[in-house]
Order: sequence, then C-alpha cells, then structure tokens
Amino acid sequence: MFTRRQFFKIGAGGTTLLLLDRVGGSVRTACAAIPGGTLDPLVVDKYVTPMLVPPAMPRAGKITLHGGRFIDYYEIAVRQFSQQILPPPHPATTVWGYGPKVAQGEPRIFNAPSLTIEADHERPIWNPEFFGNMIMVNGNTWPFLAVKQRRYRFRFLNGCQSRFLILDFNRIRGVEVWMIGNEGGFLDSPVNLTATNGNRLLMAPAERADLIVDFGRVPKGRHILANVGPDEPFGGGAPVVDFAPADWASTGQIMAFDVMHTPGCDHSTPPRCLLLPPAPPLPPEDVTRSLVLSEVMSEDFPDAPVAAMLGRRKEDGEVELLPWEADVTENPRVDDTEVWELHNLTADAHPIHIHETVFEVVNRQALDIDASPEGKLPQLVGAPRPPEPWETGYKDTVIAYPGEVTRIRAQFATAGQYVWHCHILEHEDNEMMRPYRIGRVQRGQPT
Ligand SMILES: [Cu+2]
Repeated sequence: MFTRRQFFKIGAGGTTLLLLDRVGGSVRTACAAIPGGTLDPLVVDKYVTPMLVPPAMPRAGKITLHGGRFIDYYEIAVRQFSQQILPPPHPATTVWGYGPKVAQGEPRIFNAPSLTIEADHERPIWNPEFFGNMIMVNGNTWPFLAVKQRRYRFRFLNGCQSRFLILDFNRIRGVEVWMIGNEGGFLDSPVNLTATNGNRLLMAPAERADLIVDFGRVPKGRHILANVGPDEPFGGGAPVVDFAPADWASTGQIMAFDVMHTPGCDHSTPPRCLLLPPAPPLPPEDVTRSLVLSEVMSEDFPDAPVAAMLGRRKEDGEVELLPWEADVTENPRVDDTEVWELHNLTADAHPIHIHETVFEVVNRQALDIDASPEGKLPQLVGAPRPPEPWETGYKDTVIAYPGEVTRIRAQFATAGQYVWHCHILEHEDNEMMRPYRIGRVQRGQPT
C-alpha cells in the first residue's frame, strides 16, 4: 500500500533507476509525474543542427615493443561536461564522455558519444572496464532525500557501467534494512540485511533490489548511504580484507537521507510479518548446457585483456569461444526448461543477464582453474553452495564469480530471437554477448 511514488536514478557512470514507495497508508495514485515533467518531443525543432562527424581519438604517441615494433599509445580521460544536445533555446545537457588527456597539437576534445579509437594494432582497442569518479542518483550527483522516521520502500538498480556496488547502510544509525524482491519479483521471504548481512548489499551492474528501509529509530539529521565496493573490477570477497573500499571522498558515498523528527507511530506492516507471494518452482530441466566466460589476453602486455568472450563446451568436450556474429548455439525448444552452467574462467566477476526469461539461481561450485586442461573445462572442486538468501525467487541477472561455475534454471516460453550477455557495458559491447533462439529458425533472422 503506497501513499506516494517517486522516481530516482542512482549510479556512477551509468543510468540507474531507484523507485521509492512509502509503505503504508492508502493508494491514491498508481503513478505520479516525474518531478519537473518530461519534455514534449513536439516542442523540439527537427533538422536544425548539422550532424557532427567527430574526429578519431588523437594519439598521445607511439610505444616501441620488444623487437622494434611500434604501437599506438593513447592517454584517455573521462569527464562530465555540458553539450548542446537539444537545439537552442533548450538548455545544454550534462553528459559523460572520453577524450584525450593530452594530445600533440590538438585541443582537448570531448564529445558524447565519445571519439572512436582507430589504432592499427590489436584491435579492438577498448577500455576493458570503465569506472567513473562520481555517483549519480536519478540524474543528480550525490543528492539528498528528506525522509520521515518511517518505513520506505526503495527499488535500487545498479546502472553503473562496470562498478559493483556494495550498498552500506551502517552510517545510518539505527536503520533496519530488509530485502523483499529482486529482478523477477518477490523473494521467498523477507531477508533482514541488517541482522544477517552486516547492513550491506552487493549489487552488480543491472541487478535490482526491492528494499524496505526503516528509518523509525534513526535519529533526526543527515545520514549517508555509503558504498564499500571497489573502485576497480570486482572479483568477489569483502572490503578491506580482499580489496580497498571505494574512495570515501567520492565514490564511497551514494546519497544522503535527511531524517525528520516524526511523531506518532508507523502503521505499515513490519517487514518480518510480510507474507510474500510464492514464486512457483520451475519444472525439472530438459537440457543442461555448459557455457563459458573467458577473456582473450594481449600478446604484448601482461594481464591486459583485449576482448571478453562467451562460449560453450562442445559435445566432444572442447571449449569453443564464439563471437557475436557466429551462428546460434543456444537453442532451447519452446517451453523447455534448461540449466545453464556458467563457467567463469576469467579473473573477475561478471553479471550475466539473459533476455526474455527469468531464472532460478540453482547453486555455485568452485573450479580447479590452475589444473585446467588446455581447451577443456576445469574439474569441479568441493560441494556446490546454495544461492544467497537474497537470490531466491526469480532473477534475470546473476553474478558469475571467477573460478566458479554458476548454475541457473530457466524456462523458455516464447519463440523468438534473443541475447544473453555480460552486463558490464564494455564487455557486452566487446564480444561478451551472444544471440540465442527459442524454437525454430525465424524467417529473416540469423541462424
Ligand atoms: Cu563481463
């Protein structure tokens, strides 16, 4: 039961949406206007701006490799800037983009979309993971929200390009946080993140969390929602122990809650008393597929990936990595249920997103990566571990940790052509995306 509904966006270097519902009270509106309204497309004049053909990214120089070969060298900066995207008299838009940090004889050029890199060695040249240095929530950097000493329902979406967030509520003294849903709907039962998970929640890019945040015992004043995820690719583990938490001065903070003194009591249902509608279990699987997440490394630079790829284990046991344009290899029959085993052979965690369907997280199991036979999948090690308590119900994005197989079960109901991919944007755009098809070949579609 909601008395008001507002929309927020949250994220760093990406677009994230946070939907806020006040829990309790009566239903007055099904949805409310976005504050400030939206722009009527009919008021934007068309065909008044000549199309810009941006230059290629200027080189910073050349590097000599062993053996005397030269390769192009770039120093790339990212910044937030204003660009006249709509024609005047509409205001300029705040955007992000890449540009040269220093370029010989060139002015600083930034544009959205960013300039292309047209190096002639080891294409594609790409930034394997982009990390911004500001946190944007619903279109503003580090906003605040005034709240009462009451329970609120928030829908979080991590819209960062590559950044895994670990939402940290520990600086909100007295708060109690419950998770009730994820991408596909409700969890089996509410999970008290404060009592059972250190008041924190890990969120990979594209994951969503339906949270009830109880400010009832939070003292009046300003409180910060923090982020203790890393300012670098996430490989699992805990902040401080396994990686440095995000910089407190910037990406370590997400937004502020200004808690107002609120007399009286909260009449909404306590989260521990909520009975969530059950998600019916999926039928047993008809097919199990062994799939692979892999990185192609540079021949010239140690530990430098040049592409992230998806693939599969073929019937003969050999691992085959496949580019986007290769024929469909995952082809469930209509209404079949399948288990997909995602073997992550890379050094980092990847949020794997499957279109069209939602799935159950079955379990995860370690792989003996170091003893990996060439061209084959590594052996399994130890027993599988169950999904996290907040991964029950149905999801559409799952964290595949490095050195593990992550198993999901999905039913494929609607015939058609879809994709599955990593949701780190730089990965999905650089080969970590594959088409898949439900049912027969579609007329006019790739096979
Ligand atoms: Cu990835």
